[in-house]
Amino acid sequence: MASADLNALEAKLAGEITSAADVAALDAVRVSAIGKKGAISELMAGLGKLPAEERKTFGAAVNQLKTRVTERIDVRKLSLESSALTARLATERADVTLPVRAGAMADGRIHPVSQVFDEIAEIFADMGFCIAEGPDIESDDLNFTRLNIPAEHPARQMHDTFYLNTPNTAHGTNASPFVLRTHTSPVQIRTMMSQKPPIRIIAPGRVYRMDSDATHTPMFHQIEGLVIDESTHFGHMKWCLEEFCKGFFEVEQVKMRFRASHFPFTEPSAEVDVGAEAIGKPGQWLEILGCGMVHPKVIANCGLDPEKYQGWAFGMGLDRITMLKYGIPDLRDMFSGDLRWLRHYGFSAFDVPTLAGGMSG
Ligand code: 2U9
Repeated sequence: MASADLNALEAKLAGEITSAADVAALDAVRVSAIGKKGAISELMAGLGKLPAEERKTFGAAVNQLKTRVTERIDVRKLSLESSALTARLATERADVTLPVRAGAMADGRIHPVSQVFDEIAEIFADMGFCIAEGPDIESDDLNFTRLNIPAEHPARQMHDTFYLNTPNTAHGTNASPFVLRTHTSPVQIRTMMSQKPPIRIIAPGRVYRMDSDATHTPMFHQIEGLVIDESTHFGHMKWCLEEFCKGFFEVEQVKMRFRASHFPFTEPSAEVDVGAEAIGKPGQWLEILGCGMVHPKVIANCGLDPEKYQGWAFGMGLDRITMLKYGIPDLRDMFSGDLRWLRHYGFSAFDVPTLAGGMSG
């Protein structure tokens, strides 16, 4: 074949490539040109029969032709794929604002306690708090001793706390026994022992106490908060807790009452009530949390200098404030795993609480 014929073949293939209407038609042209039995491949297969001198020049020309045809095919392929995508996008438009159709995704429900945790996390994240977590099984050192809870404290008695039989061999035979944590405070202890202030955390989780009646379950949920730096004070705590109450109860103004109280790990300490107007019951007070300035002994017990660092902490029962906010009458139903209850009180997975969009959808 002469070089004029190569030019004619190239022109013919170029025309076919340009007029290929879709990727399938283009692929047929590719097979007819450079497939196993394609025109260019056949030319290459025939090279061996040519005299050596001719083989060299003609071979080079066929190779260059193959390169140019392959490039043309690639360019056309990109252009066809892009037009196909544009056409698909024009016809297959999805309206993401439409409600979810009934089905498995719409059937599932978020437990009210998880919903309330997400709401609280959103409010405190907005104020610069991080979420900290820890294990359910703790040593009694982290759960009690470092929190300035003395040996004779009632919480330390076997009938109040679940002690584990498994000996703690972490630091030899005298290591403190394991307990199911009775509050999430050991999470804050761990944070103070491992991080340099400033510290701003909330610690949510399951806690365990040997208590079981109409208003107590042996496992319940708490959320605690801790702020430690060189200058934060009781006034900052009051402001943060007021912001929390306004965000959580979704009201512009909230009445709050700080009553003097006592906890071993805070001094001074307070219990906080909220005016029940927040949940549409004017004239009553609702006790929602306890708080206080972290006891200097607790700061020292975590290896920090109480002359340099100070801070405040709070704790609340997640289940209790969930019941208050969403009008759930019986605590024990919360953990019964009854699907009819969950369908009634649960939340859609698509109603993610946000400060801008609302807490409870
Ligand atoms: C550290 C220092 C201080 C956490 C606090 C409370 C007050 C409190 C109760 C609320 C209802 C527990 O679920 S409940 O029974 N908690 O009143 N908790 S201050 O204080 C801490 C925690 C950790 C290192």
